[in-house]
Amino acid sequence: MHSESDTSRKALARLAGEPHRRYNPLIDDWILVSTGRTRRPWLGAEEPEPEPAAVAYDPDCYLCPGNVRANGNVNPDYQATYVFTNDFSALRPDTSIAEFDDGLLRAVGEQGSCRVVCFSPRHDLTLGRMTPEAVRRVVDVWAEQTAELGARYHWVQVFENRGEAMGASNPHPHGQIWAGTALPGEGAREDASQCRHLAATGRRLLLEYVDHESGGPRVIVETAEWLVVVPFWAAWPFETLVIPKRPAARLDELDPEARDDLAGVLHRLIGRYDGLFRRPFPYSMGWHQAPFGEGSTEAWQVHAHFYPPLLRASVRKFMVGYELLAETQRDLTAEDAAGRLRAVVLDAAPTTAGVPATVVLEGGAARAGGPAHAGGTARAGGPARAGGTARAGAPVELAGSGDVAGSGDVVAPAEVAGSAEVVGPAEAAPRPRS
Ligand code: H2U
Ligand code: ZN
Repeated sequence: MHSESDTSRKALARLAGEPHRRYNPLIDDWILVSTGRTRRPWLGAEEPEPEPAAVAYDPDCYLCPGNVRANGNVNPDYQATYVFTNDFSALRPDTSIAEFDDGLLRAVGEQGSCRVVCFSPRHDLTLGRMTPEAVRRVVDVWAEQTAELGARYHWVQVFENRGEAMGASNPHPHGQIWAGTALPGEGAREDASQCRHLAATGRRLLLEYVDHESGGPRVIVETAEWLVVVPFWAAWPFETLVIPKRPAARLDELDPEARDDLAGVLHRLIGRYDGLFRRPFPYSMGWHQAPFGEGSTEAWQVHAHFYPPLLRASVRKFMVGYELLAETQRDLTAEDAAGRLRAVVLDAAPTTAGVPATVVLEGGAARAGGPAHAGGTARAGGPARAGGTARAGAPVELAGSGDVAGSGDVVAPAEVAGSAEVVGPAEAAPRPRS
């Protein structure tokens, strides 16, 4: 359960109004939080509004079933998911492993494998708009690929780049998997931190973090199996961390119950993202899991990071200047970002077509708890509910104030969350658990 005492809550609220640094225990690093800067005038780059893919099948798409890819290979007429070796792989299994060492200058060959995962044959869907069953299939594919590539490689990186803003080359729903022989920097940092924490406390760092955050002000989605939270140390404005509540070091260790539940959790998280600015939310997401090879995996808890670049609907956060040269800096607090994401109320039903199945907006953190205003194309089923109670097995859509930070000094709600217009039922219906 959320374990911040009144005293520490007050201490954080005091800090949150002023520039302060927060520690990231997962990579043993610090970030700078300085609220108030979002008011500064913006004459810089604006992100174009993304065009949602409108057709279920695009004859020019290199990922659609039956189509010819850039290298002449033909995709099968796949019905659910489809995995193929990346035609332009950054890592290949048969490259040289020669080493070069000349004092400060060192290089070493790196073998690996890169795959592309088509989430669905439908060109116009997204992970957030596929049915839970279809997303569950994607989770199974991630787990199967992890086990298969892990038999040969040390690090298996599952990820998705979504949206042009994050460099995705095609709107067809797809992700990638890169597996390599080396432990990459981010993996090495997380490995060291989690091992250190286990040695010092006897606990998995991220399970302890789950206990700390559960039911608290940074939670976005919480179920019996999963916790989604804007981490205390988030670098990107609306970054989230997705953590299973029971021990699992890798994706292939997730049992059927956790996998089923994950499908619903991802649906709700991505629905909130898409509802925040009422447009498909660009992001890079990826799973971190225990390295393969020798050594215990006891310290590790598998988890996904969502790194979305947007600060406002058409303004992205640039990691430049101080961020590049000194350390990461963010403008709104993690608590504020969490409040804004929670204030997006989801439509009940997963959709497989049309525009995202959001959105009821309560007008951002400042107004969370107030009734939603009906209007728009469909009537709300009732006022949006604030402050759901946790029931085992039912999704916990925690609304209510994310205003632990007590900061009224961030982006104006209307600017962040759009207008408070109801276009769907007010809250996701509890999903029966299988
Ligand atoms: P991104 O949208 O995240 O870039 O992923 C698409 C990948 O698909 C990209 O890595 C590969 C690119 O190399 N690709 C193929 O393997 N075959 C093709 O015909 C085009 C793109
Ligand atoms: Zn396609």
